[in-house]
Amino acid sequence: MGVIPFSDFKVFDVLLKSIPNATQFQIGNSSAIRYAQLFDINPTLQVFCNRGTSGIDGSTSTAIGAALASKKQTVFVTGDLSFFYDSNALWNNYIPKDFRILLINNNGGGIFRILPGHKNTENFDTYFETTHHLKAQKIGELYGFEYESAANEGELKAALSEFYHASDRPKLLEIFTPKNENDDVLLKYFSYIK
Ligand SMILES: Cc1ncc(C[n+]2csc(CCOP(=O)(O)OP(=O)(O)O)c2C)c(N)n1
Repeated sequence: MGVIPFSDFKVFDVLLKSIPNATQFQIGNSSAIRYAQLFDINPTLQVFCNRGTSGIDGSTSTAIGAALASKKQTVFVTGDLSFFYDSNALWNNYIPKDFRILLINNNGGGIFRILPGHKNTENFDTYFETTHHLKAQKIGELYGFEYESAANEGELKAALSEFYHASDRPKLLEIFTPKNENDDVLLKYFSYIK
């Protein structure tokens, strides 16, 4: 298949290898959990995702509640719409300092580029993908998170090198991925394994 370019797919490969042993790992909907299941996951992790009705609301709240109830470090991976939808979860006095958010910002609902349908029409962008250019930095800072971002593999690996270490504040790492390439990489992967 050759070298896999920086994309949601590549990011999951890197992230899943980075999470420390025995962590509580919370995963949001929708492409987050779908990507996660394409990889071997460290068997010492305790993995949770709410796939009941696949809601993108409340994933951050759930992860923070679970982090508070657990003695383990909690790492939460989420898409951007899900994160912005539930940003009020961060207005909370009980977030553990070792709580970590991995936010994959592909500028909208990346899942809709993967599912069959018409792409790159005004209707698609506005009503399905809900394209936006929001960044999470100010929300993170507002609620006292340490914030870092990455937009390529080198930056991502550098940011992850100390990301899980003990800190005075919880941390948010926002990873920007190219929305127009993500689905192409995934579809190539699917045809490669056929
Ligand atoms: C409460 C709720 N509203 C709408 C949906 C429909 N929906 C499923 S996935 C999705 C987009 C998710 O986008 P994002 O969180 O950025 O994750 P990505 O797919 O890009 O990983 C939406 C709107 C839903 N599942 N739950």
